[in-house]
Amino acid sequence: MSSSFAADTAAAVGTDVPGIREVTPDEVEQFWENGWIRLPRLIDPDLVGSLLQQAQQLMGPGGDANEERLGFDFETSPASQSFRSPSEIDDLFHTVVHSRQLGRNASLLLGRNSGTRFFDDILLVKLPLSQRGDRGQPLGWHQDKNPTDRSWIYFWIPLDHVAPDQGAVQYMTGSHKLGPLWRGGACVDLDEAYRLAPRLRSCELSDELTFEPGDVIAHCSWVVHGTGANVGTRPRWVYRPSFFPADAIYMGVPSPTIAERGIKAFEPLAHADFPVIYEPEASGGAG
Ligand SMILES: O=C(O)CCC(=O)C(=O)O
Ligand SMILES: [Fe+2]
Repeated sequence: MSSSFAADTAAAVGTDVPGIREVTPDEVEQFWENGWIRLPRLIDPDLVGSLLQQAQQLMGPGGDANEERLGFDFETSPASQSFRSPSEIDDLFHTVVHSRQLGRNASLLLGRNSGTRFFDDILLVKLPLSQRGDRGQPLGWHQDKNPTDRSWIYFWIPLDHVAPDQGAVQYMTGSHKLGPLWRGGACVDLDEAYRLAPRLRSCELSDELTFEPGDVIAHCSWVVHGTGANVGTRPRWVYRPSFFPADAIYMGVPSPTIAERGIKAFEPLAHADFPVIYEPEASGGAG
């Protein structure tokens, strides 16, 4: 499944995608303070509409028709129906995750004049609980798994309107400042989160927000987040690509995605499957 990309890992392969705006300095400041930021109309709603159509080709109009590809899709979760790496087989998803604009936004948000690599992407369709009790559950509080030594950027991109009752993502605002708290990716309930990391009690829980197509949330590594159940009547369509600084070093955290590409602990993730999609200019770049 892995590489249709060129073997060149050094040159940036990002392309310009019209319809993705740049994050503002105010948004960057808020992101630093909170660990997450809502980015209204980051992406042209028409482009998001086209992504939804492509996603529905892959997963069916209701987001529940794709069969798990054994050995490739991650273990299915009761929190959503998922489809791993749509960008490997669909041109539009491929174009979007290789956009210079998303790469530059990741670099601006992280506040370093660094290049950006794309890591992976996934479609997460939280189905109405009333329809599929095993694909619409809440997702417990967690920090995203980060196998490197630097913060990553995750874009949470609703492909359709999302209402609060559909299980939008919620954050413990400011919790990224506490650093890694428990094993990355492990989901726990609120009491357990407070038991493991009592300081989380001082982090305000964000509201479950409403999203129009084009609105996006970006979050960083180590911000604690989770979702409610989908108690609405429509599937909740979300696309979630992740990006990281091009010079980040693999810390040896078990990751089949990285290990199967022959990357060893303490090496950079310099591989064609993690292409550099944005490289700042010598002057005038992010920073
Ligand atoms: O909304 C979801 O289904 C997952 C949210 C999440 O944990 C993430 O985007 O990292
Ligand atoms: Fe997450």
